[in-house]
Amino acid sequence: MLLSQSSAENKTMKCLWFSVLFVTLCISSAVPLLSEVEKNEEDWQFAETYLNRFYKLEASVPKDTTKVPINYVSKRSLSDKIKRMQEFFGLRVTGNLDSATMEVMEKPRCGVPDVAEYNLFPRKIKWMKNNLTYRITNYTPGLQSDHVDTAIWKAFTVWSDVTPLNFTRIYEEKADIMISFGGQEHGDNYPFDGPDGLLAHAFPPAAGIGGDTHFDADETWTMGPNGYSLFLVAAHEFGHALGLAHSRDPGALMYPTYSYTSMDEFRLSWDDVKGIQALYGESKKMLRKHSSPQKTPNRCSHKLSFDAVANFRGEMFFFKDRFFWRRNAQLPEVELTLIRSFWPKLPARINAAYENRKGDFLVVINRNKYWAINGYDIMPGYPKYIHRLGIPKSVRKIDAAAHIEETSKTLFFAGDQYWSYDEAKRAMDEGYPHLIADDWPGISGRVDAAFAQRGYIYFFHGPNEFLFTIRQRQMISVQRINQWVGC
Ligand code: TQI
Ligand code: ZN
Ligand code: ZN
Repeated sequence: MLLSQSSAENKTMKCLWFSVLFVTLCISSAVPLLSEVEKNEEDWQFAETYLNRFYKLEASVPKDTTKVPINYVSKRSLSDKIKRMQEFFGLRVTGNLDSATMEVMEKPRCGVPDVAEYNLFPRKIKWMKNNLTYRITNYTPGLQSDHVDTAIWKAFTVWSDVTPLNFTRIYEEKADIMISFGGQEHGDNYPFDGPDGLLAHAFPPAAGIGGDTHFDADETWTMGPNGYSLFLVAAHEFGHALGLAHSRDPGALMYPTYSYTSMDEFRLSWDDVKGIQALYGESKKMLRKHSSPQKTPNRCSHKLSFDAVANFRGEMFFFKDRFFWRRNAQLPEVELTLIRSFWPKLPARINAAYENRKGDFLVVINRNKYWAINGYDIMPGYPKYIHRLGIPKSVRKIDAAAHIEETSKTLFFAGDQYWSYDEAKRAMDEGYPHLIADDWPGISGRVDAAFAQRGYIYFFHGPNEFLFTIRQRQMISVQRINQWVGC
């Protein structure tokens, strides 16, 4: 008994040490006392952390280099990543950490990158009982106490819905999970850092401080999309308090990036469910019908299909469900990201997309509305209705769109028909729609996605991709689509 407890405590220490390291990486330029050299080192460290999150930097440091300063080894490959990121955001491409680049990097919050799908803490730290107590010991001025109670309770149900776990609120004495709000140093030697940066932390399952969950009192805690959703952060922290570490599935609650979903729409992903059930088993609560977990698309599935495909600033975007894969010709890996984490205001899914090369923006279409996007920003005046481009009102959904740079035409596909829009004249070409099958022999019926490049057009239908020359409209190959996304 004693032995296993002390070993659990040991692991707790390890995990917390991790958090401390994490804090150091996130402070970045906010520390005023550093010399220029040290400051620069911190910027590189910060950039490495950032690029790891958003541009999955491979571990560039050999295993046994305890004596080698990490930054020295990795700066070169970092520089390539920085270039790519600068290109994407339309910054001057220098490969260097100039102030404009740092500014963009500091915009999104920082988190800890981990490297498996779901992860448990080492040696399966878990509660040895299924009935756990929690106590809310104080509140935060910015959020009504009944809202705090609701958010915390809802966050527990996320986990109790899919496991045999039960959570009971108590109002006195020590609960298994003690919940409090505190700012800066708040009694455990793991201080918070003011607004943004660290939001909260939780101690892995153990007696004493184990399971306890602290929220940074200097954050703006909310029930909605502004500030940080107490429900979402609490649900993530309770995952830690129950024994889950971070996941590398970008659709998972335990993925270390904050992206807002409302309390009502929220669903765990399969990865979270597998993780928590690996510790506590499945739910035996037959009465409660919880919405089924969400799947993250598998790039190697034989049934893979795309919702939309577009080229943007030299990178390829493959949209699928709530996600997109991003592929850069210079890089072997293809990254999967939640649409929401880049563009929170877009609909969850996208039906069609194309790049307007001249305007230097990406157009995404959902049903009969479209948005123009520049980097992280949706351009003013959007969404607009596709009917304004001359597509009949009876068309409720566009399936695919492709922009042909050479002729400045954009083709819109809906059902078995398509239209050709002249971007230069800002008018629909005469005589459209045409039947897709008439002009593109071999394509029967509808397409999922399309994109054009260097005189070729690619049509995507189910797991296949059909390549045509645009001039002769001749099919020259059929391939599986999986190769596009690194499979
Ligand atoms: N706090 C970290 C977190 O809970 C603390 C932490 C860092 C940690 N590394 C860890 C905990 C390893 C366990 C294991 O992730 S945080 C998010 C998210 C944070 C971050 O303030 O950075 C959420 C808290 F996912 F959005 F990045 C909550 Cl939801
Ligand atoms: Zn704390
Ligand atoms: Zn976390």
